[in-house]
Amino acid sequence: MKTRAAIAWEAGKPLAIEEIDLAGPKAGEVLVRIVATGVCHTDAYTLSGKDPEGIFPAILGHEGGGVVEEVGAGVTTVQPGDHVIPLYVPECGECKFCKSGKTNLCQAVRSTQGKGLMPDSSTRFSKDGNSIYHYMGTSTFSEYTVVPEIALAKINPAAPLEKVCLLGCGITTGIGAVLNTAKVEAGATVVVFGLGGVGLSVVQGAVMAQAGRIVVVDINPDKFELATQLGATDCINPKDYDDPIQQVIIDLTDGGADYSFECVGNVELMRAALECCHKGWGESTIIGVAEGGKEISTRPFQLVTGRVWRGSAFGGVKGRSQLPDFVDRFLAGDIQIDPMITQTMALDEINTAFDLMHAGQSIRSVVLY
Ligand code: NAD
Ligand code: AHE
Ligand code: ZN
Ligand code: ZN
Repeated sequence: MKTRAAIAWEAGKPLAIEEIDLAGPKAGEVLVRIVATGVCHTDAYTLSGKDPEGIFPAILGHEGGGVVEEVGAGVTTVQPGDHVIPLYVPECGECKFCKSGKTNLCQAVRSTQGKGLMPDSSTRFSKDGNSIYHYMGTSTFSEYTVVPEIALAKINPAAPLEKVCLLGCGITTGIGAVLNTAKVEAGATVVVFGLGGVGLSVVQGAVMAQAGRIVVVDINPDKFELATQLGATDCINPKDYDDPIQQVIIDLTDGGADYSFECVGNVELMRAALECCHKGWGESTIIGVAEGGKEISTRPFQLVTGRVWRGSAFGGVKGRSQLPDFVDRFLAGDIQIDPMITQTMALDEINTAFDLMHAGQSIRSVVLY
């Protein structure tokens, strides 16, 4: 069949909206009509050419919501008409990782996924007979996409896909990092570095965890109004201070954060996020994705004296078994999505979404097919 898609032909160039070919789902695969997709900073990161797994030409996009159109042989858990969110962290339920009970990082298809391929090592997208690569196993910047069955969360059909698509990455990542990874407790002091869709969702998660104080840090003060509306208690722009930001936070919080979250992808900020934590018990969770070749560092004394460094992917959420509950919590009014959607646009305008993100003028743009 034909599908309209935004193609990343090469790194650093705008996406091209074109009609391309899409082969049907093979065994264990599902054809999904994407109804809406968010644009996450990770899409911009890969498009920039700095992602060591970035491969071109590719169809980016990993924050989508859609409807099952057709299933391949052997598919039993979804059927045409089901509403689904594609998962860049799938859940097979059978691999060592799924069975461990210790992680959401299912590895069943990770190696082919990282090479832009379906599990049988081929692509379903092509143009003029030449393959176009998949991305993060989801490729939601195409009106139709093919994904493995294990990479679909079946959700409540009452949920508006043009909103809950954002649960496919940023919002779930932020809330999950607080509740699943850090396990923030009531009364805790939380510090959030970076107030994009991810950081603002950490704020939301901290409110859900009944944190006592939520300090937010961003170099773009335009982000502070929404952060405060969502529950931030203190807003800090590092540019307003001469001291290193970790010292500013230690002074402000009587010795440091109980929990901090890095939601930018900047290794110097990751260090600050660790070092602003309270001696003896403070825990810092890295969510931001730093470009290939970057490394984190701190004095080991920071860890010897009780601080803990962690990381979180997709908020530690197991997509098939736990994401449907996030959708239901949105429907129940317990998770806010609307304030995150700052722009909506047609696929033809998708490059504007990247421009707005880079200009600091959006939280999430949602592309409506
Ligand atoms: P975004 O671009 O919407 O927001 C980033 C924010 O960081 C902006 O508000 C920006 O002003 C701020 N910022 C930039 N430099 C800063 C600095 N030096 N100090 C303080 N603030 C600074 O991005 P997003 O979509 O929210 O994603 C955030 C990061 O999380 C990215 O690195 C993305 O790749 C990553 N991410 C990781 C996961 C995961 O599962 N681990 C999931 C989604 C996104
Ligand atoms: N290819 C990248 C990996 C970037 C990365 O860490 N991705 C996160 C999700 S970001 C969503 O916006 C993730 O899930 N990581 C776990 C995994 O298996 O990739 C790079 O930098 O190499
Ligand atoms: Zn993302
Ligand atoms: Zn698995």
